[in-house]
Amino acid sequence: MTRYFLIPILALLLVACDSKSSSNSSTTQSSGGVKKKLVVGFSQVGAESGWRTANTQSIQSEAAKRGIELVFSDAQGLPENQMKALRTFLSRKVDFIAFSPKVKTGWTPVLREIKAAGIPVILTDRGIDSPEDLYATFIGSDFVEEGRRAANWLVTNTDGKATIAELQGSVGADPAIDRKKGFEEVISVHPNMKIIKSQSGDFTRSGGKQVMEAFLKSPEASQITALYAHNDDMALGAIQAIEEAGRNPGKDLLIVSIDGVRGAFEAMAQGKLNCTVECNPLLGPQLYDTVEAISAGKSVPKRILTQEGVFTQQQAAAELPKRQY
Ligand code: GYE
Repeated sequence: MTRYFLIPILALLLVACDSKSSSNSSTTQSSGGVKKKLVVGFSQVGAESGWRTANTQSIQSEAAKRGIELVFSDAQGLPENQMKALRTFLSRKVDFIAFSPKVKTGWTPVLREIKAAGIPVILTDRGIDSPEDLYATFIGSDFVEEGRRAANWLVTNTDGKATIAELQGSVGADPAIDRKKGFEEVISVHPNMKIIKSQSGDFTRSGGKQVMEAFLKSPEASQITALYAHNDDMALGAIQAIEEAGRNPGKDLLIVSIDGVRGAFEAMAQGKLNCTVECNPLLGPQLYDTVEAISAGKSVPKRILTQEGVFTQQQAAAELPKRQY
């Protein structure tokens, strides 16, 4: 436990301390010595989930609060739109480029162009497989650990015996790959825990519902005792499908998902979802702390982790009024 929390706390402190001197000055020195507003280009994945909506809101409101000029671009789920947005930011000569990459691969050529132009790149939320020297830092969660946390909850609450259906996130996305990896790592040492169905629901509610409907129509449907969804939205869609199929979500079919959005807490309070592993979308403050730190010439850690918890039905009612997203 200590290890997981110590690193993020240290990372946060580093950035927090570094950015203090510049926290009221979201400006950069122009060649004439006149201060001008910092301009940040941000390419967002889309609006696929409650998590994403909260993330966008945090990125936008925090920029406004700090007097940073944000050039925001919504890729509507298409990596090629993100690629275009990055090139637009490049030709506009923004001071910083930040983005949440839909998929892990394919970014190296455009990042090389951006590096050649001397614009610092900050990855928020999702990682990529490009060389590390092509970006300043990656701010976001440890998705492998989230997968482990989901699996640990299931192991503990089923005595290590479950026949699992899995709803994966978007194909090729960092959180889909790593949440699967962490979950499988934990269940691999439990011979009576098996994933018998696994498919992508693209991190959307409608995707989760559709794929779960297909799972429940398959010949193995009656064997499924648990659902692991890579995000809450897919779990919420699946809950509808499970109810429509005449089964009891949260009771005869246990459900664990990831994000910790308000809808998940409501479903837990109603007894329909069993556990949500938190993934914090409020990355705006960390993003601009980092922008301001780099702008002030400070060095920042290559990886900035966010701190998160795990919530169950027993905590849902008390937690609900405190949720910010
Ligand atoms: O879990 C999901 C969203 O990248 C962590 O993307 C993010 C994921 C989040 O669509 O709900």
